Parts: sequence; structure tokens; C-alpha cells
Amino acid sequence: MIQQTYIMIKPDGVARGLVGRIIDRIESVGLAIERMEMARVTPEEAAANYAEHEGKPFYQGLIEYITSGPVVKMVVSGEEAVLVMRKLMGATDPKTAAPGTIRGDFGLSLDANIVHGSDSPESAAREIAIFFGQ
Ligand code: IDP
Ligand code: MG
Repeated sequence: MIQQTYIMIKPDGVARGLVGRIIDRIESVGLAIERMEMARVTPEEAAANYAEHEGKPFYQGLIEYITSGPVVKMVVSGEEAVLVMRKLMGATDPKTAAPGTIRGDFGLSLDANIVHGSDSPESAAREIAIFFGQ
């Protein structure tokens, strides 16, 4: 099934000059970048995107980090795009993410893990609306 997913290169990925290599991996598996914009995440967008983590010990740091510098926001589409992007990204913690994945190859720590990707088609619809409007 053709899906859309919301992908965001986090501030550490942009600051470290990894945008081109991440885009290369997305395009290499046949996914299409439908929309793309560099921007700062507002506190309101951050809170909406990470609402499921509110109250957890790492929540405040996560909000501060994601709003700390420019990100690259994307709508990526293709066959099973949500699943394919989660596979390309690798596990949340770069220490356990497999080699060959974006987080496994470039990630430095659990909070600076380079990339965000929606975890379901429902999350994707919600996150695309948060960051690109209806
Ligand atoms: P995901 O990004 O792989 O979907 P989530 O569990 O949704 O992972 O967590 C959102 C983000 O919050 C992660 O990408 C990571 O940057 C951060 N995070 C998750 N768990 C922890 C933690 O235990 N400590 C610090 N940061 C965390
Ligand atoms: Mg998540």
C-alpha cells in the first residue's frame, strides 16, 4: 500500500552535515520526497509531536533538543513508507541500532539520534498535519 510518512532530520543531523546522506538513503530505496522544508520546530509543534512522552523523565530534554536548531521536515511517500523508513532509521538507541541503518551508522546518543519517523500511518497523518498543516 502506498503511504505517506513524516520524517524529520533532527538538529544534530543538520548541524553535522548529514542531510545529503540521509536523503540519499531515502531515495535509494525508491521512496519519494513529496515535501521538504528546513525550519525551527516551535515549542507548540514539539509538544504536539511528542505528546505521548509527556511526563516521562526525558520529555523536557527532548523538547529542548528538538527546538534547539534547524531541522529538515519531510513528507516521504511510497510502498509501505512508514515501515520502510523505520527500517532505514534503525532502533531508537544508536548503541543498539544495526549497522547500515541511519541511527546505527551516524547516531551518537539516545537523544541525539539523527532522525524522527512516524511509527504508524495514524501517527504519520497526525504529524504531517502538525508540521505542514492540513
Ligand atoms: P522513536 O524516535 O524511535 O520513535 P520514541 O520512543 O518515540 O522513539 O522516542 C522519541 C525520542 O525520544 C527518541 O527518538 C529519542 O530521541 C528520545 N528518547 C526516547 N527514549 C529516551 C530515553 O530513555 N532517554 C532519552 N531520550 C529518549
Ligand atoms: Mg516515536
